[in-house]
Amino acid sequence: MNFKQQLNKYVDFINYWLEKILPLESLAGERVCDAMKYSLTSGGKRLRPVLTLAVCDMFGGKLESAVCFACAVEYIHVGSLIHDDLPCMDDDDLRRGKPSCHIMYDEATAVLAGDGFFLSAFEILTLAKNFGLDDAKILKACGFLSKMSSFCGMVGGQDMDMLLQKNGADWKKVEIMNHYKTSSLIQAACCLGAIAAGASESEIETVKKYALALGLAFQTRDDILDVVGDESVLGKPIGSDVEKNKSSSVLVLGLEKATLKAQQYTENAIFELNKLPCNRFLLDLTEFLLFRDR
Ligand code: GRG
Repeated sequence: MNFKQQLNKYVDFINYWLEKILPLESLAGERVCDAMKYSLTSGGKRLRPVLTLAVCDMFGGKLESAVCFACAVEYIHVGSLIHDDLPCMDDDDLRRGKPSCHIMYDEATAVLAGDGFFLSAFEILTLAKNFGLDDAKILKACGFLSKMSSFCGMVGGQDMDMLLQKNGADWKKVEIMNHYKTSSLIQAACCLGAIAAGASESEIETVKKYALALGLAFQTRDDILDVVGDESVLGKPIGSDVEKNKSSSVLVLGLEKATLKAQQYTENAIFELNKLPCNRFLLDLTEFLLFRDR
């Protein structure tokens, strides 16, 4: 199987389980469930759950054992995008070329949909017991995902993002922000795959370093695409971050140096990956992401 076939296999697998793992139905919360379904199925690349599955695969784990961890990570991701688009945050009307959740529904529903994703992610983690994972692994995944999503992770990074937008930034601050805002969840995605497969502590540490560098490369490419991307592929107007005076690697470094940074992070990621077993797919994915167009 070549890289693209393998990628599609993981994406199909995760899409199947995202639909099945937790029925988004509630007698009282029909509207919020609709909003959650809308955001969950509106064209995400599924990078984070693919990473969970691929890391589990790399350590010889069964894909099924990582299903709940992968779905939980995607729930946190989708919830974070809904909140990120809100008027009090980035105020974006479009997400993946479609109306953002608060435009399609309303602000209150979008806040609740995000909350629903954040909390249900942890319910989904507990379902891993039905896929053969023991309590110790589930507890470890729960602690790690929670930490990487909260003030020591995404929430902290988003706070810094909002502050830097007002006060301006330098390169060091942007790098710290990108670490917290973007790499944290990518670290959770990768490490949960390693936990599901029963990797050792030192292997998990290497995976964490890999994912940190991968996340930094991913966010830097995101900043670059905001300036030079194709609107019809990205599904959002070019230059929208620059317009909002958002602190980004391109703003503080310029396009040329930011491109070099993305390359360096990718090299760092590959350096860590090479310490781990059987990593052809992850190597290809890491290189593919450096040149992604969406
Ligand atoms: C997790 C409790 C909790 C709160 C979230 C709003 C917020 C706090 C954080 C925002 C973090 C954020 C939006 C980071 C940007 C990361 C990023 C580059 C997202 C785009 O990821 P893609 O391209 O998205 O993988 P798709 O559309 O493919 O799903």
